[in-house]
Amino acid sequence: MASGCSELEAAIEVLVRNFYVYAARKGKYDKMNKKEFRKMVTQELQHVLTNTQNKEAANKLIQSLDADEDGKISFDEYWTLIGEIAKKLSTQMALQCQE
Ligand SMILES: [Ca+2]
Repeated sequence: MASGCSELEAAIEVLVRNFYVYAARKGKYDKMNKKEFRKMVTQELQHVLTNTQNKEAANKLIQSLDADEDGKISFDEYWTLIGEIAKKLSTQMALQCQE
């Protein structure tokens, strides 16, 4: 992306690029298989998600996100997770603002 982009634009680019970094490791570049997804949550989301090291917990998370039930995580399904994490963060921020 062109330099000089805003903080928000850069943040969105990070979110999008993160998906493709992991999805492109093996097989289809536009979907994360279970192994790629587990690696992504372990390496990138260990502070906002609990149990990221736990294979069963990660598989449960995949199941809950896998809307089309193909056993893989598409960009849209990944975005659902990002949205859920963002919502949690928003709730925390709202509480902090009330204090
Ligand atoms: Ca899917």
